[in-house]
Amino acid sequence: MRQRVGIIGAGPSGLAQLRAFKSAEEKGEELPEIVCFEKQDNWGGLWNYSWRTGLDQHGEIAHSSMYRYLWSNGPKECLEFADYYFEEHFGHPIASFPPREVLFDYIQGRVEKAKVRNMIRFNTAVRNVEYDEESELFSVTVSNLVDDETYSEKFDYVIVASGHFSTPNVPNYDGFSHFNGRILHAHDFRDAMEFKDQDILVIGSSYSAEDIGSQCYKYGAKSITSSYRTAPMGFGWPENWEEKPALVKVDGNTAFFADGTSKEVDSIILCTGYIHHFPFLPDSLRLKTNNILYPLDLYKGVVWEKNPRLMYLGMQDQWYTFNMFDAQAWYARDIILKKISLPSFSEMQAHTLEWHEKETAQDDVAYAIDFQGAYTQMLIDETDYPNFDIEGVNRTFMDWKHNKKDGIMTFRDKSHASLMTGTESPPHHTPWLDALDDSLESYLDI
Ligand code: FAD
Ligand code: NA7
Repeated sequence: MRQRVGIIGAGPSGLAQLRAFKSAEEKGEELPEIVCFEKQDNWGGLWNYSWRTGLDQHGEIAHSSMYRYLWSNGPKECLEFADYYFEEHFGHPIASFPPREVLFDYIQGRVEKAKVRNMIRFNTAVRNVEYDEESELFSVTVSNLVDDETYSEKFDYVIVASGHFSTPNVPNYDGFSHFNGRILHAHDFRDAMEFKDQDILVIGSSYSAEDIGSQCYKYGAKSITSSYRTAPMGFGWPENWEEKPALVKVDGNTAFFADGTSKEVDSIILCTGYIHHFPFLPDSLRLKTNNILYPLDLYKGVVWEKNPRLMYLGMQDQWYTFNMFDAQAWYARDIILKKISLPSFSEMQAHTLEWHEKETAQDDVAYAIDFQGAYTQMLIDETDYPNFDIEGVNRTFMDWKHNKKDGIMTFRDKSHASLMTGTESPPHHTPWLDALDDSLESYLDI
């Protein structure tokens, strides 16, 4: 009987898996039966924007953490698919930091071309996964949200591609329950216009804090105060943006900080990150990790060591994104197609521990980028995913980092060269700070 593979999620990682299988089929391989379950009514994962927050139309948790006016926070050249270039998709070179809708279009273009949509069951939420040692099969229970029907199917392999930037990490601070304004997590932030003319407080010092603060600045917030727990972001902020150490408490609308200073604020946005959350998995199959580059228990960042028929994609903290998910998906595919054989449990564990420890050997950005590049290369070396210039991607990330230091509000106006085609991207027609319309039509000037 044909083996069956169940994929959970049709975001960039799940779609990479479908594309990987299709690519093997195009080369004459016989595929197992593949079913991808996606709880939303379309593909794209976080890139599938929805105005909804909290619960969706079916009472499911609204997945996307993306917001209006979101533009790529890194150069698109660093995430380019090695088997589907930007130039192929758009027919000409485009600027380096596209808005969400443009990247959604690119993600979609590849899977439309590969014709994978019929492998996906949309509006279908995975509720439970169980493994039976005797039959060596997973039983996956899902709900069809449209028909309100629940059913179970058996699979030989399960691939978890449900993302990990969707379930918010929400700390509490003294005085929050009596704050006279809105407190929200970045996951529920949708439109910077809501904060126009407000004094806002942003908690956190990573990408969400930087970008949501910048969005609010761009769309007319009166002032931005960002509060860090460990270290300041340290960019050259505009004059109405101030960095403060940890928040201690709020009283009414006054926020008090660890250095003894205080600030009156209208709204508080918790940019405090996300948790890995897999309510559909039992303890024995569930990845438990914080947001790091090399989680334990996943051989080569993909294979659940305690049961290699279960695999995870995209569970790392991310410098690399789309092309790293591809490298993982091609690797997972070749395990399933029996082209790659796995070492023993203890060998897998030892290998993972070695990389896990290597991650923390040095604490600087260049090291972390090189580390994830080397990880991606390790996977590519084992499959037929097209080799690409990882060193070049690492260098592009570093150029981008320097551009951010030079101007946090102008780094998106810079151009980078494709590491796939060598083409230098044209500058965008409007500086990011002045480009208030983030539609695809406006960006591509069509
Ligand atoms: P997701 O995109 O999260 O997709 C997971 C999918 O699984 C979703 O479609 C979800 O509906 C589905 N799913 C979840 N649970 C279930 C279930 N139980 N049953 C069925 N389906 C389920 N990356 C970049 O490269 N550039 C950027 O500019 C960038 N900006 C970002 C901005 C924000 C605010 C965030 C949060 C992330 C950003 N990222 C960015 C990183 C992002 O993680 C990746 O680009 C990418 O979306 C990860 O893909 P994924 O498929 O692993 O997860
Ligand atoms: P990250 O990158 O995981 O960062 C989380 C931030 O939140 C980080 O600065 C943390 O500070 C801070 N944090 C976490 N818990 C707390 C508490 N309790 N109090 C104060 N500060 C806290 O998440 P992001 O949302 O910024 O980025 C996720 C993805 O979205 C990323 O890949 C981007 O592409 C977009 P710490 O430094 O740990 O002290």
